[in-house]
Amino acid sequence: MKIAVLAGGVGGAKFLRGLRHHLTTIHPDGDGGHTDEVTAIVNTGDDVWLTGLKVCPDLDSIMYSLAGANDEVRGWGRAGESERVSAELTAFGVGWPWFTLGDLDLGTHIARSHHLREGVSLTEATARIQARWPAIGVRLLPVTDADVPTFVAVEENGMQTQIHFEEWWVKHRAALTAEAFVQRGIEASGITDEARDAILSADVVLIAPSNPVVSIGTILGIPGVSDALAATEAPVVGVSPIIEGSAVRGMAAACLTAIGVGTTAEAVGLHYGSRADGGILDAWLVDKEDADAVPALHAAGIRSRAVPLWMLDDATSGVLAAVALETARDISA
Ligand code: FO1
Repeated sequence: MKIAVLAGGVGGAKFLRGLRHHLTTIHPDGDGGHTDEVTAIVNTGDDVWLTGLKVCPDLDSIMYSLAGANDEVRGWGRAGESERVSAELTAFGVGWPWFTLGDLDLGTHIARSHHLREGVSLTEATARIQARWPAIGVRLLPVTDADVPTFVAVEENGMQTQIHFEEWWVKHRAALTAEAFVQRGIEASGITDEARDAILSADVVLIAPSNPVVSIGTILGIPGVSDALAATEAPVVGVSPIIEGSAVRGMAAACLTAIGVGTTAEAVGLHYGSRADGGILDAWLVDKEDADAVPALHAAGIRSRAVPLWMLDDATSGVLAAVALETARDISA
C-alpha cells in the first residue's frame, strides 16, 4: 500500500510512529519493518538558516523520533544531547541564544548544509541525512525545496513587526498575539515533484494531527499541494489535533485564533473543508469526547468518526493509524 502523510513536528512524528507500528504488524517484511511505502510530506515553514546552517525543525523532529534518537522529555532535539558548541556560539554572540542547537543536532545541520552547498536540493539532502538511520521505514520529503520561512506579524513594543516563527514560538512562547502568518518567498515556491507524485500515486493520503495553521496550513499554502490533493484518486483522511476544545500539544489555540478558526475538532475539520466543496478532506477523525461534532461534519460532506485520539505510545498511535486506514478503505469501497 502507498500512503502519503502530510505532517508537522511532534504530532506528526507520533502519528507516523503509530502508522509504522501498525504496518509492521499487518505487513511485516520479515526484517522488523513493513512492506508498504509510507511517505511523509513535511512542513518546512519552521526552517531557518542559523549561524550559516540550515535548520529544519519538523523534518528533524520526525527523523529523530522515527529513528528512536529523539529527546522524549523535551519533545525536540536529540536524546543524550550536550550543548558545548551552543555555549560557545552564545559566547561569540552568533545565532539565537534562546534557540539551543545541541552538539548532536548540529551534526545534522552541518551534514544537511554540506549537501545543500554541494548544490543538491533539500529533498536530496534530506534523503542523504535520513540514510544515517537505515530502518526508519518512512521516506521524508520536504513539501518544497524552496526557502519559505513562516513569519508571524506581531506588535512588539508598540510597533508592528514580523518575527520568524521560531522566535514567536520559542523566544516568546506565542505570548505575542499573532496577527497573521506570512509564508515569505511563497510566490517563488512550489510543491516538489517527489511530493506531488507521492500524493497522486498514493492509495491513501493521511493528514496527521499536527498544528492546523503553522504546520498543515503551511503545507497547504505551498502552490501545487491543494491541486495534488484535489487530483489524487486516494481518499484523504485527517486526524484532529484538537481534543475537547484544547490543542493536544503546542500552541495550536493561539494559531487558530489568529486565523479566526475556533479551537474545536469540528471547527478545524470544517476549516480544512470537504473535497466535494474544494477542501481537502473525505473524512475527519475526532476524539470520542467530540462525538457531538460528527453530525455537522457529515452535513458538510465530511465523513467523521469519534474514536480515541490520544497517542500515548506506539500501540495507541498504531490503533489510531489503523482506524484512519480503515476509514480510508470504507471510503474507497
Ligand atoms: N524548542 C524550544 O522550546 N527551545 C529550543 O531551544 C529549541 C531549539 C531547537 C533547535 C532545533 C530544532 O530543530 C528544534 C528546536 N526547538 C526548540 C523545537 C522547535 O521549536 C519545534 O520543533 C518546532 O519548530 C515547533 O513545532
